[in-house]
Amino acid sequence: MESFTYLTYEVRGDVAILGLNRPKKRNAISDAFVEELATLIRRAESEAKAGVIHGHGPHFCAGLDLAEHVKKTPFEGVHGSRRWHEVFGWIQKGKLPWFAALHGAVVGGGLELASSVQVRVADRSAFFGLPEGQRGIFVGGGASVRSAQLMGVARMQDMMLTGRTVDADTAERWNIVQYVVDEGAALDKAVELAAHAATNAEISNYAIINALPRIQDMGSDDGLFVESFIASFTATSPEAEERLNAFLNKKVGKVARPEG
Ligand code: 1HE
Repeated sequence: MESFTYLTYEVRGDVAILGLNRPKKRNAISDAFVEELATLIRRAESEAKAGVIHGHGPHFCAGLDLAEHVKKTPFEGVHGSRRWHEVFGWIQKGKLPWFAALHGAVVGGGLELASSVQVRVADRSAFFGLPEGQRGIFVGGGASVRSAQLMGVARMQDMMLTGRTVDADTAERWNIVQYVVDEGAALDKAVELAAHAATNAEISNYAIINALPRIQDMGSDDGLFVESFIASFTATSPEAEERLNAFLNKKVGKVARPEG
């Protein structure tokens, strides 16, 4: 594992693991932190087939570095927010499937970062909040689009207006996370899921990551039209032929029933 100023980085098999590593400040994200994250996302894209983001210390992430933010001019604030959008956009609509392992506080910009990955795993210590209303600010790292799409506007307004925080089980019911595991088990579970995703055809993963969110932003007629082209493009790739024949020749397993 390599340690940088704000993050750790390692590649395990085909999975890049990025650890938010500013535990004394609860992994609060400053401008320099975002730049290091940007560098390591790009590195992961060239060295791995899937990625996991987790937090070192007692919490996943306390969001925006408020000490740095308090000194910004309005225009610097706009640039900062736009840079979060750009970098988190590489996670949401980039080359790799990303997974988040969540524990402790997942608040403000921490929830915005978590909302940009494709699959979220929370352990039972995790809690979720959007304290922007209490701080006199607004979400600026993509939550008004991504977190609202996950949980719905009414729940997000409740969290922002009343300061409501929710635990991992509620977060699962609200579609903020897809998996809840025992305390301390989120990273292993996220790595396991990411390793699985890394075995998929690269073109399928790319379509899943990049086409699905875009199709949600289209009208249904346009969405179905685009789907047909992506379906045909992926299904006629050499890799698809190989994988389809492997199934037809009984060389790979069947779809398994869910466990438990
Ligand atoms: C921070 C930050 C921060 C902690 N920026 N320094 N986010 C928030 O409003 C969340 C603010 N943080 C908290 O509510 C709590 O810190 C936690 C619930 C996350 C964790 O509590 P705890 O008891 O484990 O830690 P702590 O004692 O509160 O914090 C430890 C240190 O981290 C302390 O500094 P110290 O110098 O006194 O040791 C805190 O000041 C510091 N710290 N959080 C800066 N966020 C793109 S727009 C996104 C908009 C947002 O993200 S708004 C939400 C911001």
